[in-house]
Amino acid sequence: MRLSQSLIPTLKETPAEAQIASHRLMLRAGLVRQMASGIYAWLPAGYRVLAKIANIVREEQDAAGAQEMLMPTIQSADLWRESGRYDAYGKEMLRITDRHERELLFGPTNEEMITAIVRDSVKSYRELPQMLYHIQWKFRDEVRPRFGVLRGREFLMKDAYSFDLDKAGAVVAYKKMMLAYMRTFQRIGITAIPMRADTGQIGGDLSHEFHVLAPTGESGVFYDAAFEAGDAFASSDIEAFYEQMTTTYAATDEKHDTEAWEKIPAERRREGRGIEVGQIFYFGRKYSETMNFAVVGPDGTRIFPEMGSYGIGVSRLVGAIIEARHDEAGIIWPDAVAPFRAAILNLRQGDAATDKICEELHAKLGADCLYDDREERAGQKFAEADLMGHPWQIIVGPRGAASGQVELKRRATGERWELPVADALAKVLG
Ligand code: 5CA
Repeated sequence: MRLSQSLIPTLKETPAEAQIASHRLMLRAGLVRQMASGIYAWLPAGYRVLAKIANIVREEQDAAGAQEMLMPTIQSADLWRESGRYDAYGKEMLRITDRHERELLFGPTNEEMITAIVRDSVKSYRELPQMLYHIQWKFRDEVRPRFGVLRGREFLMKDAYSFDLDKAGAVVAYKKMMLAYMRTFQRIGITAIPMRADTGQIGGDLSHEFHVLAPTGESGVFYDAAFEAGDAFASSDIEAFYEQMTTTYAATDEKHDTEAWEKIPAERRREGRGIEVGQIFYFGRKYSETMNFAVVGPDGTRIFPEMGSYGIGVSRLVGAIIEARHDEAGIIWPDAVAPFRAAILNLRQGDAATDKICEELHAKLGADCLYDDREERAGQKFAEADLMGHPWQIIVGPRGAASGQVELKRRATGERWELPVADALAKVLG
């Protein structure tokens, strides 16, 4: 993509309304714009990040055996009256009346809707288990939307739902999802720690929240240093994995157990703050019973399925990644979710040799690179590339270009190399 023809409206000044780094940087790097309190438009570069995250989430959900579908954002109030949550949900629910005076709402989550859908077509024990998910916008009329996309009112969520014949099956689904989550966060390039959690509005008695560590996180967190070696946990033996996850200490301040904490060697105790990027719940028959969803069992008796739900805050993740990965100059994107894998900085637009090399690089790198072909000062190009956080910068100046050399910069480490064009390409693509 050519920067001269792109809508990436970067800002030099720090926007006054933004209190934390990710919000400031998302506005300054031209990723989002606020359209109303807690409601954001995703501009082209921001949308590329959101789509890359959603794709990783999707691939790992598919790998865990969940089926993708798409439910509507607007739901009927009657559906929520069945579970009793229409009144219980309170002011966080955005309630809408249509022209026929029918009561609707903008969905804050989808337990009721998915239960109604599965109830409508699944009649026999033979049709279970089922695991379904969608990636869809939600609305929660938060009292205090803040920190940009971290606590929005409209936000993108991946929500999955499992239906099993018995508790043992539901727990297997829960473990599979926990593994899928750890793989998802690892692929995205961040460390997220699963912590025992309260179940709140969703209900049930088993739940974990996944926290990305950042000083600006809304929750206080306590965890064993073993979690810092993130990779060690992506074991494919699900039982061993779950055992390790749930016996290694990690808890938010709400669930913190000082007695268990003191048993951990002092040098392994870590305290910090976390941003909740996902939460999983096992809540048994809460919705199947209240919504009268039963299947016929092998002996003809009615069985109410055991359920769980599993959320990832896809749009919140964009802010959480930036909170965890930035410096004074700007964002430091992990390779897997950067809006562009590389930027090409042409330091002398209009010079035959630099233009030629840049065009060649642009053609070879394809759509996942941003070519800064504007007639701007080198200093401005450097500053904006650092701000936008591209993992690689390929810097093409007239001196090197004359002998076919470019400079390559790695954003995360600040390392620089002087290389022939082909070698720089190989490194970026490698
Ligand atoms: N139905 C369940 C699981 S599918 C559910 O709704 N869980 S949740 O309430 O924990 O939300 C799932 C994830 O959505 C959270 O972990 C968080 O990452 C994200 N989320 C929740 N509220 C907001 C918000 N106001 N702004 C941005 N992301 C949010």
